[in-house]
Amino acid sequence: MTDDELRDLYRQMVTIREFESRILRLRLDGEIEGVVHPYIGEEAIAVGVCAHLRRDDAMTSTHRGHGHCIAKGADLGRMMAELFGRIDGFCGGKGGSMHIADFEIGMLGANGIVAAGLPIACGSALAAQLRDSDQVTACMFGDGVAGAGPFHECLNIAGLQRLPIVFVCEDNGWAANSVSGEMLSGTPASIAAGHQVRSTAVDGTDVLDVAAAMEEAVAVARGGEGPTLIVARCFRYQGHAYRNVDLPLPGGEEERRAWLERDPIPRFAEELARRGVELDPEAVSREVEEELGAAEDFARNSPVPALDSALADLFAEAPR
Ligand SMILES: Cc1ncc(C[n+]2csc(CCOP(=O)(O)OP(=O)(O)O)c2C)c(N)n1
Repeated sequence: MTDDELRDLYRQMVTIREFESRILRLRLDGEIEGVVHPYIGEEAIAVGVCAHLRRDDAMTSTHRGHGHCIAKGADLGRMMAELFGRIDGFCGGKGGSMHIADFEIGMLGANGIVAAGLPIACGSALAAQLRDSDQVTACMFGDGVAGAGPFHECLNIAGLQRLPIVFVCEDNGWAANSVSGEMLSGTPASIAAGHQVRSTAVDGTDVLDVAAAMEEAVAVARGGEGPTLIVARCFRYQGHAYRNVDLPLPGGEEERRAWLERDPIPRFAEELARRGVELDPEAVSREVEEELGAAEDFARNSPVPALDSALADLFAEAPR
């Protein structure tokens, strides 16, 4: 990657961190409604994955989807407007955090239903295969998904049909507020092996490690050689949703401290310095804050949906 590309990865991670911090404040102050699930600590995964996706490649996301949307290139003002419930949001203000989608950039949607992104990703990858296009689909999900039915079904169909898909397991060790390993027989990788889907493990706090695995998996998928599972070990800094709670960690406080020392953002700044890539972290933070301030202003100035639009865009009608 060029120095500019490396600096851009850094800036994207800062944008995600600051977007999430701002959204947390806004939610706790009651300025926005609904549940939000912060992605803080996992930024290197979304950014590393998108480093090797084209704009016309697809991505499916999760309940913790803001970082995925930002890395895929979603407009910050429209994301913010959606969170504020305003008409300029991606869903006209009716969807909120867990429904942000932008088909123009291949973002097929955040998703409040755990594991529901996997069948959508398989459909997207099958469509690309049938069209004979070389588009790839990245399918993001948490380790809590590995015990859910769609995980097994989708690995099976993706392996069988050699779908051009990269499954990315964001393995933060938790499923919401539980330790995911206590609920799983095997690991995501061992389950994938059972379905003859190759897998690779990466350090989810190292954006370049994620990007390197993604580069290879995308080349395999584009080359018609089928799916890969990337398991990215990471740590999420917040509780499950916006009300923070200290979650159980098998290794206790020591484990928490060790993870915090591996914060993906300062770590990458150090890596850039080691490579002699010029970077002014404070200037990046200032510029990102300005950009986010403008996005928030855009959202606040966007109108609230009219009351008579409440039933528009619904696909079901109440019986008459
Ligand atoms: C089908 C379904 N079952 C249960 C839930 C409730 N739920 C929300 S998040 C979550 C766990 C998700 O774990 P993981 O995918 O590992 O992501 P994490 O939140 O830990 O980052 C559950 C069970 C849901 N949203 N959908």
